[in-house]
Amino acid sequence: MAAAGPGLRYTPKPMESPMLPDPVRLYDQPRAPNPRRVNIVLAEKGVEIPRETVDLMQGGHRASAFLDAVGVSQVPALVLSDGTVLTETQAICRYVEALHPEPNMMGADPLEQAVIEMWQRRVEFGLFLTVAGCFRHSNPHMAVLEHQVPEYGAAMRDRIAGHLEALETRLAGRDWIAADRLTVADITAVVALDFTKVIKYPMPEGMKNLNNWASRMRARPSTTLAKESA
Ligand SMILES: N[C@@H](CCC(=O)N[C@@H](CS)C(=O)NCC(=O)O)C(=O)O
Repeated sequence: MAAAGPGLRYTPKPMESPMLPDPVRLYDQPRAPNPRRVNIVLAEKGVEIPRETVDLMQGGHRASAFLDAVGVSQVPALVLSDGTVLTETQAICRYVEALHPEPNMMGADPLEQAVIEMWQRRVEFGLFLTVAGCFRHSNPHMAVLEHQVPEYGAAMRDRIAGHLEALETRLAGRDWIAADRLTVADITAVVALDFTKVIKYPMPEGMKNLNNWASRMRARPSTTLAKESA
């Protein structure tokens, strides 16, 4: 048995290679941004999973049948053949990546994995949640889902420019946000950027790097297929 390394209080066990349960159903809403992130990853990997579309505006995700099956009132949710239900977009993407490692979108070694995770989180907690916060708190249709605080929506709108500027800077001299190829960070970013159209946020002038990257992203069949239009 291997000795514990410096600073380790346990003896790491060798990885087993268990038979992983198969995805059997994706609770989906193609118009919503988080499910769209999963749908783009699936399309890039050429993976098909049976889907059940949930009507959020009609409260399908708050119905007892959905809550009994999933446990939380959000999509996406991925049901596996052993009964496990994965929620959280990033967790679902990670499982899909484990089952279908190519094309690699979440890192091929620990350093890449960490850098991609870092950018994915920066984009998600930055631009993505800012645009989502603006939409949820300022669009009258969203009052059925959100206890709206208009001032919060306005404050989120004010922050969008800074997040776009950060991506413009990051993309100087680079084709992709996190690695030398498409990753989940690019997918989260393009979904957020597309959502700025829904809140009628005009793209600031002069963001050449971001615009070029966005044109490349929007030309990919995966982003055209999995398109939100809320
Ligand atoms: N942290 C979750 C968030 C999922 C989420 O917010 N989903 C939205 C659709 S994009 C939803 O189901 N909203 C239902 C509601 O707000 O009631 C994830 O990463 O998947």
